[in-house]
Amino acid sequence: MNDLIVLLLSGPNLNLLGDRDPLIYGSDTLTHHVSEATIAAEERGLVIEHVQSNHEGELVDAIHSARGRCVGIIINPGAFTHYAWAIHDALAAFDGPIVEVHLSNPAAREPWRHTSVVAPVAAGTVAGFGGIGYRMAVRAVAELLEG
Ligand code: CA2
Repeated sequence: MNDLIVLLLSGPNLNLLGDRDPLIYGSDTLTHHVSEATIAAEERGLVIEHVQSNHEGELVDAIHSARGRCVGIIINPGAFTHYAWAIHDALAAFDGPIVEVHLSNPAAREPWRHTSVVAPVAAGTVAGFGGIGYRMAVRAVAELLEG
């Protein structure tokens, strides 16, 4: 049987997690969050494929490559959340559940973080729960796939 792959996307600067701003984003590294998501996915018969990029076009390419190959997408678009319409459009062309995840709660931060251009094409958003959010997002994708 083919692997049921969930693409986990991490946007710009998330590769710096664990390095600074622990009060906002926690002290865990991105590698740690990916490994938590991987374990949660395995428990549900899913496989996580992770791509981190600081470049919008690379994230768009990764979303295109998921079409017809991955069953779902979990995305923390980083600051691209707030203005990257190319990511919005690429996600809109993906058939399958999309869950947006944020470590912090952008709605409780600066006004420019209150808009998400990804939210309108996502099934839902998990925000403000730190690293737990990655496990929650995997559970959400799994349950959406189960219908
Ligand atoms: O809360 C989130 O997960 C965010 O997506 C994180 C983005 C931010 O622009 C969004 O508004 C909310 C920023 C990620 C930057 O992460 C850093 C980590 C360590 C040091 C510097 C940046």
